[in-house]
Amino acid sequence: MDKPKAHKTALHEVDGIDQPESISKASIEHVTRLRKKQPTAQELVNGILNGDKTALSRAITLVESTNPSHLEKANDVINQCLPHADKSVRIGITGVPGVGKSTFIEAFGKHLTSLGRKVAVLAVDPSSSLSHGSILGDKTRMEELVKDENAYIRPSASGDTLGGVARKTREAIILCEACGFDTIIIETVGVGQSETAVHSMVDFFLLLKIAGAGDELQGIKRGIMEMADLIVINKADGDNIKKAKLAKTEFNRALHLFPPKNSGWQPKVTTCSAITHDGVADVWETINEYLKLTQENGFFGFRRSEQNSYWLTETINEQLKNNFYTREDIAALLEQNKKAVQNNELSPFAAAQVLLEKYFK
Ligand SMILES: Nc1nc2c(ncn2[C@@H]2O[C@H](COP(=O)(O)OP(=O)(O)OP(=O)(O)O)[C@@H](O)[C@H]2O)c(=O)[nH]1
Ligand SMILES: [Mg+2]
Repeated sequence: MDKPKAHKTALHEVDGIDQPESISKASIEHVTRLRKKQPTAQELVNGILNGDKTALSRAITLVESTNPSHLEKANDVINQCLPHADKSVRIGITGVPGVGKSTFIEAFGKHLTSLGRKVAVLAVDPSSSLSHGSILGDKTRMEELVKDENAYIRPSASGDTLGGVARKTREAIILCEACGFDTIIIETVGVGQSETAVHSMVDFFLLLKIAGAGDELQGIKRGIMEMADLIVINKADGDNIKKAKLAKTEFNRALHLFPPKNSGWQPKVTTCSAITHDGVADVWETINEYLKLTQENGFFGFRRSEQNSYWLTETINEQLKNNFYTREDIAALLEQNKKAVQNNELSPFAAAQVLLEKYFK
């Protein structure tokens, strides 16, 4: 093959004839200086530890980057932040679209900052990578919280897989905590597997509901009920108050049918209005009761270390899988073997064996 020709710029078109130096040295230096403006890992860490939200945002962007060259720097920042994290309460909030999550988080977040807490709101919403979800709506619904100096709101990381989005969110939690945020709220939309992912990165899981037509338990996934530490029936205002109270009774009865939780906590049901703020303060009190109980009985720390090892294996699984399926030779052989399996010429196990052997060779 021919050797590639030396790169020619538009300014040096003809070999042997030098063009006058038309790019000034000063402007080259200027551009280089600008490029160097990308903060180093150390600068990011220093900024974060000083409570600088701009540094925090930049670091989260770095963590979310899919550019492999950013990975090392991102890991460096996270590792340096790790010893300063872990001193917080992590609260997961889920509920179907329209239940009032954003409005609730605005009211709840403002209540927390009024108590002197520093609140970070993150979101796990894999669907938002396509539609950019409700970010626009949230800007108006969390108007007050967005402006609050002691609050930080970050829209969902985008990504193809829930695992990827979840991992980035978990790392963002660490960065927020190192930046001094002591209350982390992770919001997720009540679809698919995202609740499970959020449940495995928080201390307390809150399910937001609204009172329905009397058949409250219809259409609610058992698994989500089981994960909830608190069910909050929102929009308990105006004509809705009575219905909300009835719903509370029904949920309470249902919750008692579940086996007791390892935490020793009996899940609770409460009503609130994110608009009038009635009952919002009670939610925080309930969370405090939970924290007191689980810190005393040791479950709080136990759960966090369980979660750490869960995410270790989860990340390995995710990356192995990605690596396997994106390798070209594997993909080709997989296609081939798939046909053989479909035609009963090869057993699925034998085919898998062949593929794995090729992969690990
Ligand atoms: N009456 C009443 N309306 C509420 C309450 N909370 C939220 N709403 C209204 O319900 C609608 C949906 O609220 P959002 O906060 O956007 O709901 P969401 O769960 O964040 O929705 P998605 O972001 O689409 O998942 C809005 O029109 C709110 O004004 C409440 O406590 N009472
Ligand atoms: Mg919302």
